[in-house]
Amino acid sequence: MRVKKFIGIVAGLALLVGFVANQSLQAGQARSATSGSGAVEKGSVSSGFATDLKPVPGYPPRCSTDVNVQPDVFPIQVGTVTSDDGKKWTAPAPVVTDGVMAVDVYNNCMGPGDNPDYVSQLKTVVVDNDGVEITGFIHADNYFELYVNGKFIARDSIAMMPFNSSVVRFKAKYPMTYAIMGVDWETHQGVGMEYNAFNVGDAGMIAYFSDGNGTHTDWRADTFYIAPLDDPACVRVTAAGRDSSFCSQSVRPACGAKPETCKALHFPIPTDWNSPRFNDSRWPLAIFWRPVEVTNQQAYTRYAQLFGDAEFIWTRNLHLDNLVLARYTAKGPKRK
Ligand SMILES: [Ca+2]
Ligand SMILES: [Ca+2]
Repeated sequence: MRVKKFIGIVAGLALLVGFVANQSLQAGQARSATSGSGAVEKGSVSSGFATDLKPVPGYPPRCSTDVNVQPDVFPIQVGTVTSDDGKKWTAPAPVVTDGVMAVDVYNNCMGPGDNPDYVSQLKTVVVDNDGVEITGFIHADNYFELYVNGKFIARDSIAMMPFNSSVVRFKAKYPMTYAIMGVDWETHQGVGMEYNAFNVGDAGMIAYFSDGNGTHTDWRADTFYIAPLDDPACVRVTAAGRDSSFCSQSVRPACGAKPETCKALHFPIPTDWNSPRFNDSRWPLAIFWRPVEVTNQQAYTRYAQLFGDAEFIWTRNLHLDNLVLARYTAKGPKRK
């Protein structure tokens, strides 16, 4: 009996270890940043390109249309960088590798663009059986994952280019906690740059829900991956959040001439960041960006009316803050 119990425990532990190992993409960054003393997490510095590049499952090897994207956009990949303190980080982000894709409102990579049949393609993700059914529209530069009340709803059907717009439907109850991971994707993983020209890409996202809630400056948002940096000391890290807007290299870092020397600043993603129980009060309020500062893309401009009064949000730096987590808890519907 005792031996059996012991074997059971060992087998259970082995399963757990296997499970944890399988989750390695997420696990590297998923240490709690808030537990312990409550000291301010200063971040970890890495230099140069990520290695061990791996395609993200679920994404096609190229667009099925002849849409014009830079040659290095596909395959969609994540890589691994090791920071000075020996920690490993997935760049640009430890995205889910098996979640469903959101339905497209507009996608000119895998189809003609406009998808007038999107409503009939929606499937409701049941978060709470006694909840209300909500339809949500999301446009992200470049990638999003949406969680509601801690449950994964969908990921972006195009991680980088061309730009698309997405729609989701779910059933959830109030108070309703929205948690979105936004990622400014990159093709030079680990240094926050893209394309042959080593551009510094910019970001932004907007979401609107059928109960009238949507992204505004009362959301909380913080950055967890800042690159490219000449000197990470330009990032102000305080108990009130991280601010890379003082970094002068937003447009063209000096290290861009020798990108393998560019640095990045990484912060651990709290394991429960998307849970209703997570305390986001230490995250800064989201920053409003005018639509023209984020995008002129048809994926958004043709459908701007679907986004109601929602606003584009991000952190204080559209260029260098590449992995942003944003949260908001709606007490009830906003629409009268
Ligand atoms: Ca996208
Ligand atoms: Ca960027």
